[in-house]
Amino acid sequence: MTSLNKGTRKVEVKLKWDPSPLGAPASDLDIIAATYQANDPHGSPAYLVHFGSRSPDGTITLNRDSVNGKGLGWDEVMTLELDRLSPSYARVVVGVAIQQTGGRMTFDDIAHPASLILTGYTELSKSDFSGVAGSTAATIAEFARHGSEEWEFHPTVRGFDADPEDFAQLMGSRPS
Ligand SMILES: [Ca+2]
Repeated sequence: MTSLNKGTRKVEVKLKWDPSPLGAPASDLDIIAATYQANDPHGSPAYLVHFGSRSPDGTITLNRDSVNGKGLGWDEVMTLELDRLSPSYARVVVGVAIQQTGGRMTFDDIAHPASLILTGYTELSKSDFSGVAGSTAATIAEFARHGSEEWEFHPTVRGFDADPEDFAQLMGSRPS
């Protein structure tokens, strides 16, 4: 793995998409972050952050939230202050899930989805989700540290076929 992005402290995750055409079900995408304990980095999430769930210590914040992709600029924005996370957390995975309430919807059904991950003004990664077009959810980033080492960034775009609730539980699992 690259060591270029070691020492990542504060990260911004941005997501945008265009609204569904008139008459079609609204498209609602969500940024979801899951934190994992150092003693179980691929197990169940310690806690989740998304539109309906705040981080207990305020280190991960959803600053902007959209239910339809309307409006200019970024529709959802999340800030992760990794340097403030308790030492008991060793891994954070960030993903994007598509709400499935209006019927099955994959990234292929979403108009111009795009994500951008930044630390300061430095771009860590971006995606147009074309590699996971048939998926209903995808991870877009992983941050990990060992003991007191610095956080390391891994751009791991991995597609899932799950609704947001199931995806949130699965997104940190090891690839089978
Ligand atoms: Ca949303």
